[in-house]
Amino acid sequence: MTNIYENTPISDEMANRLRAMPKFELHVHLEGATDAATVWELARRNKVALPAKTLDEWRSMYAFRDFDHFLRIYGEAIKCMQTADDFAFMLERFLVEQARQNVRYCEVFLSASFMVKGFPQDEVIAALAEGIKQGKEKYDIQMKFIPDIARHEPETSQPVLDFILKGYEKGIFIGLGLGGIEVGFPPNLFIDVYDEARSQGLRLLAHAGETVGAESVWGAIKDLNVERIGHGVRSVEDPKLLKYLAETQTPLEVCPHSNYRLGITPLDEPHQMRKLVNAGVFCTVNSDDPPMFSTDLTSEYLLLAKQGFSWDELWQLNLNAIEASFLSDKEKEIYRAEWGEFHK
Ligand code: MCF
Ligand code: ZN
Repeated sequence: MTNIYENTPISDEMANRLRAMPKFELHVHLEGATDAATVWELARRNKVALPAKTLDEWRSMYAFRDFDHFLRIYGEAIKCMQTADDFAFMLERFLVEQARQNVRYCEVFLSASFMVKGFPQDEVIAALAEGIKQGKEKYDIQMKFIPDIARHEPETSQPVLDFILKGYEKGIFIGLGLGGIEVGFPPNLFIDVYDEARSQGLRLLAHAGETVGAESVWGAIKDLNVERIGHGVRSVEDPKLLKYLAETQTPLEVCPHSNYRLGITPLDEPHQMRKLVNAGVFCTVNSDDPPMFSTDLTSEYLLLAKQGFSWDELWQLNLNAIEASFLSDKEKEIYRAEWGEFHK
């Protein structure tokens, strides 16, 4: 794999602090956080044929070059995720990894457009509830789920919302997201489902400003009234949007390695995070689909450090995630105190 732009050597002390610091993660997809070996095992259990003869070959397919290739592999992987047991198995492995990153709280996307036909919704919701419980009891990690609509499957909008409402009543799901193919599927296609979700009390998010420029971010804000933007890095192309984001302090869920692997950020350039932060935009750091992008949450912070972000800036980004989370003020206060203990 070609190297990603880095220009600042970092000390071992800095690297160790970034590893050890307690973290929040606001943008990570459960399916995309499932590694090649786990998907291979699920394929075996469910007798699904993957487009690879060996696990090594399947692993090598996780080397992403562009968005189309990513969608193809992600699509193959989710075909293997079928039963409540599959989700329980994925969650156990997910929690082990989140614990390794010192993640204390995470908001996790589910690709719900693929959970609406012939899918054991009630059983999977029960498995997710059990995962939340295990997270608290075994790993001391709090976890909330946000199912999303794949924008290139707009006809799944209402079924996804119906699914979310089932889990919302039980306190398992907290909001609605929008992901998938941005080109050709603008936010205004989803106005009705977002209006309905808002009236039901769901938190609202959308991926935008990734494969489409600023107009997609404007659409997510003006048409869908989202509270946070997934990625949003192409906002740097529009100075008016940068100013608006800074004034409103609308949080962006920035995922640097994902952007490099999908060709959103050129490999020989610094990540857009620098321009966003300098413009006063409220950013957070996230890993998106870590094994698929050969990353983990610590590596996201390390990359920014290697692009010249100081400890103080990185610590601020880490604190930002507490503010931008969907926790109550009271809960945020508890985590702020914990962060304060670490940063004495
Ligand atoms: O953030 C990355 C890239 N941009 C858009 N969508 C996704 C990403 N990782 C996972 N997704 C999901 C999205 O949430 O892909 C699904 C949606 O549910 C669509 S089909 C691959
Ligand atoms: Zn994402």
